[in-house]
Amino acid sequence: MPGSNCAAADKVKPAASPAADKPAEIAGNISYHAQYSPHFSPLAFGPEEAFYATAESVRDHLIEEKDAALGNGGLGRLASCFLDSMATLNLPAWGYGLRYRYGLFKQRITKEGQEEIAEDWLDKFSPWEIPRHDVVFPVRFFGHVEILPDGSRKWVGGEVLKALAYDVPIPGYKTKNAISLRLWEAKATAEDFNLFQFNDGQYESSAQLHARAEQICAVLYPGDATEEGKLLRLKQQFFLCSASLQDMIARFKERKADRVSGKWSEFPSKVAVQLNDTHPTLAIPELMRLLMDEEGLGWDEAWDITYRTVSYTNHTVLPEALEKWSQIVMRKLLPRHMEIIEEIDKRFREMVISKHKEMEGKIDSMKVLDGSNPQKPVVRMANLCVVSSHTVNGVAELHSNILKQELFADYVSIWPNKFQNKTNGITPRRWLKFCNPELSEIITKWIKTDQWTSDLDLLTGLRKFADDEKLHAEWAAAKLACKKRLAKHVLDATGVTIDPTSLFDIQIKRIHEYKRQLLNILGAVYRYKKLKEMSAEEKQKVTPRTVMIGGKAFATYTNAKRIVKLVNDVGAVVNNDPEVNKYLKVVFIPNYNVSVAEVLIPGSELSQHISTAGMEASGTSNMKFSLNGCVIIGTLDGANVEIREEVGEDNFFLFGAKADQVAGLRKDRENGLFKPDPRFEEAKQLIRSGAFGSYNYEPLLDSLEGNSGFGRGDYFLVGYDFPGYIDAQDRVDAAYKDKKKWIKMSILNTAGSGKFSSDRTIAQYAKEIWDIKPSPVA
Ligand code: 26R
Repeated sequence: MPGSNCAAADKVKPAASPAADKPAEIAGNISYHAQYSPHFSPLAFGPEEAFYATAESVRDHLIEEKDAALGNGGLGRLASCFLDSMATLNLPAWGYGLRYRYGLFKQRITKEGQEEIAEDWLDKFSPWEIPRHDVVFPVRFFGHVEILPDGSRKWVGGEVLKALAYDVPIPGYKTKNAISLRLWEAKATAEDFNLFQFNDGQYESSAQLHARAEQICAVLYPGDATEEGKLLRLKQQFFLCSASLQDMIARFKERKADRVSGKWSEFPSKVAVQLNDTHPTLAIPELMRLLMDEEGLGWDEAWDITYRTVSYTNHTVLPEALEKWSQIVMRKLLPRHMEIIEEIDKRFREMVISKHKEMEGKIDSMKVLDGSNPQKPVVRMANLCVVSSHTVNGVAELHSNILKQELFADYVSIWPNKFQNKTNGITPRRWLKFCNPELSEIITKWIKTDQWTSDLDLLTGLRKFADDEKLHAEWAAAKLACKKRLAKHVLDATGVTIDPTSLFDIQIKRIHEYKRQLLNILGAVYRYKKLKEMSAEEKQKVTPRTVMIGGKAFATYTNAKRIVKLVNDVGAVVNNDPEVNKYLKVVFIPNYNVSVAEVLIPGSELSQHISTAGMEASGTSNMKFSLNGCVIIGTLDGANVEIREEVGEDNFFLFGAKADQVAGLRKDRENGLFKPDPRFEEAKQLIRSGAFGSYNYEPLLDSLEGNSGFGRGDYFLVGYDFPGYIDAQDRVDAAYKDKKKWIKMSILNTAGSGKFSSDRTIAQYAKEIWDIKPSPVA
């Protein structure tokens, strides 16, 4: 589960009373914190703090401090950028998540490849969280449903844990507003501790519920291969949803005085809940349950409130990532919620039949409950979200169109206005001002304002200087300084020395076959092979390049781990080959995380966003690179499409199949119509020859072949896109030789990045989905 899973925009103005959740008060107490706040610089300090926090001491602390690795990748990091923007735009908003004891694992690279180690980020305690012993809610699991004499239903029995809030303040930039990321910790009570058993020497059984509570917040995305693992994940999801909704309802009740009628029907005009992907889907039946069983509302009123409160963001179309939960497990863990989901499903089907007869044939794929396999009936979480939300959005134009035309196409004919796009964004405070002080200073000097930090469109002011030689000199010097910082990180982290005058080519993201790190490394292998075949004179003409790849592979994702191993093995050979290592280095950057990104992105010149078209919902690191004056080599996928539009076609190295060709190409492939490029065959052959060691890469390489036991017939079209990719890389080499041209491209990338500020994204959510207005602290 990511750092912040469901955001609640609280439409109630921050109360003026000394309510515990008053954003203004938090702002007064804590005006600095690093990991969650992007603008950790002395500039964010008020005068009263300045005497004990110098720029150096702040940076020293930052280096010491561990990332709060509460997220997995783009999803969680997006939530962090959103929190920064919501605070900065003075929006009365909250982020909710789980306080994982060990966040995402730490990656260590050994001879065997990736090793996962628990990340003890709370080891020396976190100074940025405030335990809220006054904010505690009960969360129940298991038990059964009782029918009361009045016919109403009540969930009773089972086991009850406590959710304890920890608040992490998120100060806005140049505003007095601060909001909270509220993280829940699961706890058992003293009453759950069996003193009798303990004194009898039965230590483990005396504290069973305490142990189960600890499991809930132990790790992010616990393995779900086993039934126990699946149950634990479902518990995590429900725990987050139940605690967060009880919190919102408590606040709504507290602020009765602010309301007009004091009625429940006002709830949707005061509270908006944004589901960050399907992980918090259980918020839907839980809100229904709280309204009906705890507050005494009828179905129709509870449904109306829930529907008008909840909206859903889809962050992936990958079929394996669309959550499906076993109805059997759900009924056992959450019997009342299963009843409610069944009722939602039934009413949805009835509505289609009565109002959209023409869609009757599509009900099977649209309905929430899928019983097509009677042994394994499931709840389709995305369907539940679509059916129960007033708005559904994708995260880039292309992705939102795919949702409307493919994944959710049938629902569009029922609810033509439900679907929207909200192209992702990144906070310019962390991803330029803080991480790249060199470039920030130049930008401010040339566009004669530092207001770009909160109005990123001002960067277009750089365009008119794109050919200015003085700017070019300053720009190049700043980039070189960042490259040297990056090179030092690489040396410290890997022992490999890289040349800061070579082209720095970076791909950092979670390792996944659709993101095609394999295409990248095959390209590097091909480059290596060509270098080996060149004469000394020919090599003189080569553009020296350092290829860096970083990212974590999910612990049970075998092919992703093989890719990590391959990159490391290729690096070990290439970097130690005196015939080529002046022209090519290949480095695997271990333990990629936010802090590492802050060093790598400013020092990048070329970055790779090369997913199979249609598969990357948006991507957000592409925006960070482009903002930092890095040129992208990429496919027409996710937000790449919009970045290319903004920065200009000439400043983007495009290659590859288009999203609408992919299905046809896969079909062709199945029909034996694919003819591999000889260069592709050469690269694979070199790996198979054992040039990079004796590890068995056959299963990985086989996934690129037609119809083998392991292979999926190159589902991700690495072979199809390989020649286009190599040609694009040749264009990169040529462009890099022309320093003037390259720096101009770099400037125009920064200049065209204004659209990708998360301030723009959040302003759109606030206006077009949440219907909330800024509420600045006086
Ligand atoms: C529960 C499990 C199966 C699971 C599903 C999906 C676990 C993790 C995910 C990750 C998805 C939701 C994700 O991270 N998507 C990413 O969201 C980013 C922010 O919108 C996008 O930029 C990125 O393209 C997308 O992959």
